[in-house]
Amino acid sequence: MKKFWALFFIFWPIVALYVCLIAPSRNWWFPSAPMSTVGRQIDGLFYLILIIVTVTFVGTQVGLGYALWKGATKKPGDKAVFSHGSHKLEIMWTIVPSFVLVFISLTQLEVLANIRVLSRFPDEARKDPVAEVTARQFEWRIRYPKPGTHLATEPQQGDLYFVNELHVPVSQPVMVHLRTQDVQHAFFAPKLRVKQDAVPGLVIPIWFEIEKAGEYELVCAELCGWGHYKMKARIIAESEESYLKYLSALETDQNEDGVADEALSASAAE
Ligand SMILES: [Cu+2]
Repeated sequence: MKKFWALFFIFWPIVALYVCLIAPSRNWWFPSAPMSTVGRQIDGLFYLILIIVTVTFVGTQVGLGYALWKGATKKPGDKAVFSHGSHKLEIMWTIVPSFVLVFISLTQLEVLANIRVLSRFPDEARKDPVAEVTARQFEWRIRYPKPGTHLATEPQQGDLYFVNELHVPVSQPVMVHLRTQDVQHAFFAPKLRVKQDAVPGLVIPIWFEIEKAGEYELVCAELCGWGHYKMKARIIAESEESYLKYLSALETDQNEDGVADEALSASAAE
């Protein structure tokens, strides 16, 4: 029976490893390759930590399995070894993890700074934010600056508005100002690996560079109320040309007062 339990507990870590190994082929992994420049750095960190954790996990589980098996196969006459512990081992398993943790924190500093520290943002993104994204229960409100002007902190006459769809030029770093109108939300674009909380009272700059034109999901990653699940939007990355075209169409749309149309249809009816 002892052998059964030893094998039972050795079996589960093996199952865990097997599941991790087949996960990517079963689509139980990242939603796609990282589609932004920062995303690749973040994935790099993830894999680095994954390797360290895997080596640690396998090492400790092999040790545990060995101890279990040795205990289970002990003969009735075998005496247990009484030990006060080992100073050498204690020192080793204190120092090694400390070094690993210091190594991880130093390695991630660079990536963290690239994402969070405004002065490290690419210049072209920083000097001209493309839009302000305001989260609210339960949608994303987008405000673009009036074409030809820069984004101001407060809404200006001529600014352009849209809901749940953010257009940005592809293959260039863009900065967005994130805020929230009510509770805490989180701007999360899984494929871009961009995730930032929107905190009441704060305007938080975020930046990303999308490498391939297309449509990217934007969701809320902070449980913000009953409608949290439907806080879905799209980020459209497109060529500079179609981006500008989109903005000018939005401007025409927004300035459309209906009077000209009415006058036209009235004259047609006469
Ligand atoms: Cu939300």
